[in-house]
Amino acid sequence: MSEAEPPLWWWSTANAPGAIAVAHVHGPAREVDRFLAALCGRAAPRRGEVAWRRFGTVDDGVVARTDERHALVMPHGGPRIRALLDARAAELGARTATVEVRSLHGWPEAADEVERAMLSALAHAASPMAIDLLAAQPARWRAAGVDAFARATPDDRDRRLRRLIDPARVVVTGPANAGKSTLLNALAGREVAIEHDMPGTTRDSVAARIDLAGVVVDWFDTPGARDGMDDIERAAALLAARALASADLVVELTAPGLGWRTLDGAPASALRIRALNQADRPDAASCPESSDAALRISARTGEGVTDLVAAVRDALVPPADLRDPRPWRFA
Ligand SMILES: Nc1nc2c(ncn2[C@@H]2O[C@H](COP(=O)(O)OP(=O)(O)OP(=O)(O)O)[C@@H](O)[C@H]2O)c(=O)[nH]1
Ligand SMILES: [Mg+2]
Repeated sequence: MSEAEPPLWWWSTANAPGAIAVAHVHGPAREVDRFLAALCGRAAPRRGEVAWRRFGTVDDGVVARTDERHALVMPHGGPRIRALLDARAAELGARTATVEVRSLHGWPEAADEVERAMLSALAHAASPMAIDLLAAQPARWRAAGVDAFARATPDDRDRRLRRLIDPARVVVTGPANAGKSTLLNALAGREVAIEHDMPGTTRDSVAARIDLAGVVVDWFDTPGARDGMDDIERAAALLAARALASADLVVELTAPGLGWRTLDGAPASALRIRALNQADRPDAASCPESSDAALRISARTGEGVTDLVAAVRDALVPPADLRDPRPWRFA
């Protein structure tokens, strides 16, 4: 989607009476700003902001800016309000989808099978990055022959891109006190896991859904493996092993002097990234772990964390896969 392109506007709730309805606005950040400002008669909410707004004379409701490029507009549910807002959206230059959700199972007014599958995937895709790519698929499959969509078997690229719809599982392993929980909290921007300098602090497998700069993943914190674990810690290690068994990517994290302690049990196909944490410490540059690490980060100061986020994201959903102009067998 180029910078000048108008935003897309579509509904993910049925066109029926209901407490609220949910419409989506998606496009270049400036276009989403312009659209929301015109629709509501005041400045658009910023990323992460949820605000009460009047939608002109039509209705009032909530606008949630989930991303620079994406917002949810939630008026009261009902066909009349919806028709008026559709008309207003069209007036404001949005590209409106002509499709309605009548039931959970069908998109009866979709133009073809690919469009139907695309709208259904859009409704539950986890990653903001999925939206433009999904929106491009009906045209790509029309060019390739829509019949091919049903016949094609997904290849590796198709499967990697599916991580934009169903979040990949990232599991962090490493010795006690490496800073695994501190890293999760830094990424989540809130205290999801307890961090403490007492080894064995994490006794359960803690997970959070995190947006890694456009790609949403389920991020699992695990308890650090160490000698002399008690029964509870061993039980926690078993839970960690279960998360590991379905990992798409394992982040092996350590800190100066702690060595690499990898839990067994990740699938052979799982990607791996080794990172040295606590790079803010004076002994970090000269420690033996430093030469084996692909990345040096500090969960405490934030140094290198953006690089780790990009490395994990690009390993799971390679930029080359996103640029590839071939149609995507996403269903
Ligand atoms: N200097 C420094 N200290 C850190 C950093 N990250 C974590 N720590 C400290 O290291 C200690 C252990 O951090 P945790 O996040 O609890 O470590 P963990 O890997 O989750 O440990 P377990 O749950 O015991 O396996 C805490 O005191 C943290 O404050 C860092 O980047 N730099
Ligand atoms: Mg921990």
